[in-house]
Amino acid sequence: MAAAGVTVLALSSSGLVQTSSSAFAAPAREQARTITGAASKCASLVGLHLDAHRFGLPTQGADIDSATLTAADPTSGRPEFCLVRGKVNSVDAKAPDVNFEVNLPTSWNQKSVQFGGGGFNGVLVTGLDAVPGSGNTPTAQARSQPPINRGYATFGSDGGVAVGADPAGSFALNKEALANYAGESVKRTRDAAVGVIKRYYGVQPGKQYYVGGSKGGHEALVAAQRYGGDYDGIIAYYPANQNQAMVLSWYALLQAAYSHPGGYLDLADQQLVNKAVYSTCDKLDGAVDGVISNVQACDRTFDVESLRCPDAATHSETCLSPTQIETLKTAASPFKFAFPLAHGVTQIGPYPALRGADVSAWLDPNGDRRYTAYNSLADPVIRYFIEQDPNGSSVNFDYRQYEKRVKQLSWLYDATDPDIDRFAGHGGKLILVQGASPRDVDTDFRRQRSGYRWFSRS
Ligand SMILES: [Ca+2]
Repeated sequence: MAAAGVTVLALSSSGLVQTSSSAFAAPAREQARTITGAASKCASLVGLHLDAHRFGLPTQGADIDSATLTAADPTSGRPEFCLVRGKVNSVDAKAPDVNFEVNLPTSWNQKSVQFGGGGFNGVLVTGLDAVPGSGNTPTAQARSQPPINRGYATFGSDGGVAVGADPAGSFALNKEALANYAGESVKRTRDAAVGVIKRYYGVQPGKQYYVGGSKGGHEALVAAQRYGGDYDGIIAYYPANQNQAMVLSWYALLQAAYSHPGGYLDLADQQLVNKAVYSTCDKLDGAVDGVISNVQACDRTFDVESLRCPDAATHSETCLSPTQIETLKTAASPFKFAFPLAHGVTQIGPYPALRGADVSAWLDPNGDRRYTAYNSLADPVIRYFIEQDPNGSSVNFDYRQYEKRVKQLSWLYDATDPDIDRFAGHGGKLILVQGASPRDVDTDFRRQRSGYRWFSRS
């Protein structure tokens, strides 16, 4: 089916890299709907119960615990709004509820913005902040206004995993919590919030938007792929959409650096690599300015072999050993899976280790993998998601021994479905924002199979 009406934009740190032929339409004039008697109307939401039949996924309904009219704050520009907190009751009594917050401005522009989560979730996303990525420069910060300040009804949740779950990721031993983390909380949160919005204003939002970065970007793409009928616009910042694939590739990078004797690069080695990369690549974009904007030219021009020590047995301040060169090549090459993951994904990466990127998530300064961000994110996924064993271990983990579970999780968890017809079919617009050197996620959507299809259909 043709994807008429969808517009996919990809923004990179070096600017707009691809766009469709149809630009975003000028924003419709925002017409405010103003609540009269906001204080009593807000207070009346306390105790509101939303029946399970209002939800597109199984729940035991939702309950509103508190609703407080919050005065306008001229300093921040935040308007008067009704701050509502509640929970979507889990089906399984042992599963955590989805705790959510909805913010209802007294003068409403008749639109809503749903905020995504981050990391392992478990922190209540209030929806009161500016959108991710909006404050990268002083100018952007000055212009950036949280959506609530502009009259949007906003909301977020804790993702339906226990607040402050300890150890991180252990919630995945519960099937309902894992399904929420894999994306179902997006729908449960949305249905609860829209129920509250409808009760407060008498109508549902005329336009519904979703915005999130990293894990929230994963959720943004879940929104487009699974629940596209609900959303008019979605912004996915540096989305960690290939979650399962990503974790397996991080583990492979950790193994290369820490499980092969001599594979680790200490801080001086990392700086040696970066200096050499910048020396070769900075100028390739026409400006020696400390920014490598022409990544493709850098890939073609920089040769890591130039750092190999002449005597293979040595490693000095000015060169790297054969094992270290192999470590860097592992990161700078796509990680190829032994079997296809969901939607035919067969590889992920490369990571920008030879593009001057920050590698601190992968290589810690002291040679201890336990303190790397890759390990702190991958280890719980391996033990709680894949091995499903609280006493399990990620040491010497081999994903090939868990083929069935890895595939099952990939279908549950990875947001790589190329089919966004439902979203596109009613004119939904998707913006992907990706930098050239994020440390955690694949940088090139056009090379991802699903991303390629989104672009090819836009
Ligand atoms: Ca440059």
